[in-house]
Amino acid sequence: MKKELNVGLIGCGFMGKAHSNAYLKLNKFFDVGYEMVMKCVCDSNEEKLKAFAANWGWESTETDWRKMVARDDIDLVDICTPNNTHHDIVMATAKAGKIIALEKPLAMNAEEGAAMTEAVEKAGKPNMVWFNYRRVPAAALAKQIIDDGKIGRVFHYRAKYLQDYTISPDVPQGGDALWRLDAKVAGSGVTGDLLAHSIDMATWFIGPIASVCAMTETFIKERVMQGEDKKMPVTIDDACAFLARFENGALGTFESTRYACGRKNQNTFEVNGEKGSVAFDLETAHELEYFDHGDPVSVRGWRTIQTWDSKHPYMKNWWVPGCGIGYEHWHINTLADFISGIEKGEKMCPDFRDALATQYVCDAVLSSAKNNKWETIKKP
Ligand code: SOE
Repeated sequence: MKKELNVGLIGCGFMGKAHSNAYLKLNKFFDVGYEMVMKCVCDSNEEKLKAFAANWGWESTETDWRKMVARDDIDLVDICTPNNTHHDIVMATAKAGKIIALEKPLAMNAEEGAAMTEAVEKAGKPNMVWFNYRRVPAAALAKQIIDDGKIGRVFHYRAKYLQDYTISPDVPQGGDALWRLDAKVAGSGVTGDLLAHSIDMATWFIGPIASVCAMTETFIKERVMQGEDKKMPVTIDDACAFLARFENGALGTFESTRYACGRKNQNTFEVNGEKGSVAFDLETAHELEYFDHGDPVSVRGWRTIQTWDSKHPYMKNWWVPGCGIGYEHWHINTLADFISGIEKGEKMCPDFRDALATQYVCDAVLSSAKNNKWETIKKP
């Protein structure tokens, strides 16, 4: 008989849906030591909350997150609310001594993130931040190839994270659906929302970033603010590009925008080392490109690895070879690693401290763009 783990989820938006699905499916596909119990879901919009709870099978509801966090029948609190609420919810959850799973990014800024990290570490309970793209099988395979030394010393990291949903000036800002466009709620624009993924991936692969030099742009200066029904200044960064020096001597380039017409959610990386390279594009997420410089010259070339064999990361838990997985599964893979880590008493990656390292880079990127100079990254 498996031990039960009572989950309380806060937030019924896009990420609340992705995480609910993960709690629902985890035990069907992964043999982990805990049975997920979808005990309680919380959102301030009661009508939306009731429909959400019924659809996903949450046992009970709360409209006040403080009440849910304090409940004795909740072991794990999962936070899927906008970024400006992360700090207060995390502080209360840490104080209540619960396990914490938090949707990225960690916080509005590193100052908040550092306080949150200290609080969860003091509480001593398992904690993780959902940077789900680490759990795409092709990305996890790239990590294995790099860790096995197959591409050797790394010289270059090249990342892009491109979307196009703000291309029209008629897209408003703020409100339930577009809070990511309002800096008071999101903290920043593409830097915290999209480049945080790229920074997390890069540092997971090749280690800490030492310094950055960035530029940002806000192309459309005013948009209608939902709720205010009038045009207001746009306060987020619409686009950001930065250069990075890694502590190990490698060089990095990172670019992100929501103005790349035709790109819905393109997240790419290429890593070049002395013995080979790996490259990935989320638009063809089951493929990893690998170049082995040690191959005989006559047949040397990029090979495309279809990462849907049972030997590839996570794939033995899913379908027969050739039947792929996607966005929903990467969240389930993430949860599987977190829960089996809890079972084995192992650290989850990324935990709050790892996410704080990413937050320090985001903060330095924004201040480099503002001050027009290279910034050194603080140690988490
Ligand atoms: C924004 O559009 C967004 O939903 C991000 O917030 C997610 O982190 C990213 O994975 C997809 O795009």
